[in-house]
Amino acid sequence: MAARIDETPEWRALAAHAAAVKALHLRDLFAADAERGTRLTLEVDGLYVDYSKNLVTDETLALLFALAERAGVTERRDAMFAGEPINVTEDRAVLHVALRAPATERIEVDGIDVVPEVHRVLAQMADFADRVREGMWTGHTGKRVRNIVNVGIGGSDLGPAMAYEALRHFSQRDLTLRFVSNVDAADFWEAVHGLDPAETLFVVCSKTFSTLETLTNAKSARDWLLTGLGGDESAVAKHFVAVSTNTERVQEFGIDPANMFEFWDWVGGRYSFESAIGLSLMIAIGAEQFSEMLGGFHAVDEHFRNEMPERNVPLVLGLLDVWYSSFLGAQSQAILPYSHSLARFPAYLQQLEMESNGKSVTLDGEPVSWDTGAVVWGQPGTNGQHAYYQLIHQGTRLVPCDFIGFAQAAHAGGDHQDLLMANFVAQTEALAFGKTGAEVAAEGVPTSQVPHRTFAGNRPTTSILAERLTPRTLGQLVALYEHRVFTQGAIWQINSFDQWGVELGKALAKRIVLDLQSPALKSGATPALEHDSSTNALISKYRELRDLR
Ligand code: G6Q
Repeated sequence: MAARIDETPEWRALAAHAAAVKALHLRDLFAADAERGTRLTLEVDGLYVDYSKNLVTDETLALLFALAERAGVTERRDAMFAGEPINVTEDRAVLHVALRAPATERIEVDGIDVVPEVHRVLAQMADFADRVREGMWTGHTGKRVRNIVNVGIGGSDLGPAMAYEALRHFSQRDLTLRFVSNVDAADFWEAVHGLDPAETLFVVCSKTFSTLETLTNAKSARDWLLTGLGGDESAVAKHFVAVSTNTERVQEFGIDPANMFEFWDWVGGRYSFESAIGLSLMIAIGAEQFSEMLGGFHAVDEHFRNEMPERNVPLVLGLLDVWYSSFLGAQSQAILPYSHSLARFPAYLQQLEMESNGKSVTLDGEPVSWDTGAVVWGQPGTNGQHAYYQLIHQGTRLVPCDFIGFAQAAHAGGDHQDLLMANFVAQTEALAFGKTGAEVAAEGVPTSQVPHRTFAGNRPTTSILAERLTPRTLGQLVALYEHRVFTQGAIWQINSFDQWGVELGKALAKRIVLDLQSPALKSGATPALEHDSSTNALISKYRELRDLR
């Protein structure tokens, strides 16, 4: 059993050092080191990362690297790349990096090279995507398919939905793409609103093919299709494809396995969108641009795998996350993309980070006594500036923020991009340096208002800047966060690759559905409900209101 991380000298040194750092101010750190803003920067494959406006000194960084060494982050990283079953509670390898490995690479799981399989499925996806894009995939009535509805939830939805929004500019515009995830019928009915069933293809994405929400939506999709096309069951073959690891269940649902795209149990749901789970994205942007995206992922994978710790971007940023969560008491982290196309990126990262590192026992099953994953939240700037940035600037909480921006807009013209990016830069400057009471008073502000208009500053930000948001850049960004999450988990000695926390609610919901649908309940009788008093009352109230209809 490894030593508990908080009992190591490296951890203790950081805990002691944190008190000293709390007394420092970014104003002084920048004043003392004219080079800080260029020195504390890193680059990976064209992504420029400025971490100088974080609450760290050179000593903090040295202590964090020592902690990484003590925790064996690089050994654990190597074990991941080697296909070892590092997801111990599910006894699985963790090989999303194989999904973007070039065909020339060899990555083994249980002695079998998985790279040829990955490329076989990519080729199958490309062939299918081409046929849809070129109008060669026709529906039951012979009409060209031009609407694609992705049905999936969690890891089978958030990635492709986020990436489609991000790369819409690169998509084929005569195709309509929509995403359905929620079991709330409103999601499904809005997604198919205005679509012609004869021109609509459903891509049902589910690793297990047993997820309640997805199967319920897929069933409604089949009913909608068959109603629209006169009830001929054979229409399903032309209008449904599946992405899954479970051939049997796909077949049971009525989808021809010939129309199934496979992936593997060594790909975690939230790490899967560059597998066949990205099929609808590939239909939108085409196989070539999808492959460019994989190239971006791979470049960052290689960087994470080979770069020395001090220059290793995901490692450095992961260590900063640990610093804020475990030593400086930050409860949350804001993701602030200055790109409207990345509107769904914070939601995507919410799953990536919170499902991965929202854990409270170590790999050995012992309770942790340190804080782990932060609450991740955010929305695109500049909208957030007119809403919740107030709290970040003047509230009582420490909220480390990631600012993500691009030098060139997809849509050139007007002043939009310069105005957008002026705000990006101004916010990071204001957060770091603030405005002192003396500066406010010197502007002639009445004394009583000075405290209200003073900005303490010293609020940490990391700036990530790229030339342009392209498929490649998106791949880089996602891989950067994936490995950052990996780094956090390795330090915290937790399993970042399971998600048992989602199970209990699912199991209870199954039981409560029976309560809601039992004939005794439907007839208005009061059956014995066997939950706690609050749950019983909620069920009864729901039933009473529902049956008013
Ligand atoms: C991700 C999780 C989870 C999963 C969904 C959908 O890591 O495992 O979000 O992706 O529950 O599961 P299926 O793909 O099996 O439907």
